[in-house]
Amino acid sequence: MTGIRQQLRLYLVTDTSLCGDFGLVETVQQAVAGGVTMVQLRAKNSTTPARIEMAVALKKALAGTGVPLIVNDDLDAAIAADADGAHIGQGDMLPSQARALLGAGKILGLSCETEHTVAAADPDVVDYLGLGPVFGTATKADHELPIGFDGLARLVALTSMPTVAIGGLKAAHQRDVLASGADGQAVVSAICGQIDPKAAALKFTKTEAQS
Ligand code: TZP
Ligand code: MG
Repeated sequence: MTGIRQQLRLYLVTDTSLCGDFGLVETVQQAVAGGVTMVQLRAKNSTTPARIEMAVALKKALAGTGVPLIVNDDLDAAIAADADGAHIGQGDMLPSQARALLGAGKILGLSCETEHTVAAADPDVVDYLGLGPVFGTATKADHELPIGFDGLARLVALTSMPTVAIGGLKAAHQRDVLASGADGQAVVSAICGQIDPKAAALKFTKTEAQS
C-alpha cells in the first residue's frame, strides 16, 4: 500500500469502549484482515500513558501490514509510541504546532466541518482532511450539524488535498462517498463493536469490488 489516498479508502477509527469484550487489538487485527487500510486510535476518556500503551500494542499488531496507525488528539502519545501520525480537530492545537511536534515524516490529519476550515487548511502542513459528519451519529456526542453527501461534495470541491468522509457511514454508502469525490470513508460503529469485525470490514471491500 502506498499513497495516502489509497490508505484513506477504509479508515477504522477505534472507540475503545465500543470494542468491548472483543478488545481493541483483536478488533483492529480482524478489521485489517477484512480490508481496513488505515487505523486511528481514538480513546477519548483515557490518559496519555494508557494511550501510549494501546498505541504500542496496535503498532505491534499492524507491523508488516502496511496499514498506518494514527493517534487522535494526543500528540505526546503519538510521538512516544512512534505512531505513523496524528489526527487533530479544529478545537485542538494548531496544525502548524502539531506538525512542528510530529516532524516532517509523519502523517497529520485535520477534521474540517465547514467550507471556511477546508479552505484554510494548509497542504504544506496537513496530509489529509476528515470531512463531516455526513450523517448524525451516536458515536460522537457533540458532533456538528450533518452535512449530507451534498455538503461533502461541496467541501471536497474546495480542496485538492486527500479527504476522508466520516459520520454515520456504512458499507452501503461507499458509492455515494466516492461519488462525492472523497478518497474514502472513516467508520467507527460499522466495525467497532460488531460481532465479527472482519466480516464487517469485508462488507465495505465487497461493496467496493462491485462499484
Ligand atoms: N467525527 C465526526 S463523526 C465521528 C467522529 C469521530 C464519529 C463517527 O462514528 P460512526 O460510528 O462511524 O458514525
Ligand atoms: Mg480532537
